[in-house]
Amino acid sequence: MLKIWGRDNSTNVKKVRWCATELGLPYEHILAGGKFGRNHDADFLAMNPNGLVPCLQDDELVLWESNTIVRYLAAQYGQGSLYLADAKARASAEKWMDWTMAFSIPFQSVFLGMVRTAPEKRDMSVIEAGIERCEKLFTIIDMTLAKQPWLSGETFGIGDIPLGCYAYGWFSMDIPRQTHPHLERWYQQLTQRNAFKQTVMLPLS
Ligand SMILES: N[C@@H](CCC(=O)N[C@@H](CS)C(=O)NCC(=O)O)C(=O)O
Repeated sequence: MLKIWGRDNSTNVKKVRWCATELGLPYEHILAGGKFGRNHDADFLAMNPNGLVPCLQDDELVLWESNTIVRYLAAQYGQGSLYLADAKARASAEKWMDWTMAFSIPFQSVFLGMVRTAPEKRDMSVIEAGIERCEKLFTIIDMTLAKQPWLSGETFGIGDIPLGCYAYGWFSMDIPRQTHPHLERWYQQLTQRNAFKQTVMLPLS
């Protein structure tokens, strides 16, 4: 059986658990990282020398880097579903996974400030600058989703998974937000998916 290592409040772990759940894959979930520790133990470092979660074990294969794991799961177990056979369609969808890496940088300053910092210790100028940058990036998403239902194209796919995890954090934080109708429509559709509810829509911490 697959093993997924990582604490369930990590956005990068959420990507992997969401993908596995969408694919209906049974897996053993081993809590690691943050308060659970284990990620600096010798046996974990032998799997992932970075000491970071998520980490996937699939028989002899050990894999880290969340987007790579999501791509692997789709290619290995999602032929005919999450995996897009056409290389052009697949690349067009998967570019949003890499794009989301840039989004994660301003998002982190908002998330760390609003969720992991006591109100009296928050640096509001950093948080506000992060919000402003995220909003700018969301206008690109909004324009895209005005023309197609999903970031992955005509159907939901792995191109939607990384940003979907961040979007949950974004829409769950107590922050001012601009209106982006197509982004909001897409996000509402994500919240209807059982796998998203089970793996992503967890209390922020
Ligand atoms: N680029 C890596 C980043 C992994 C990463 O930064 N993981 C964080 C959690 S989101 C981590 O392991 N932090 C240490 C900890 O949780 O103890 C990926 O996408 O998997």
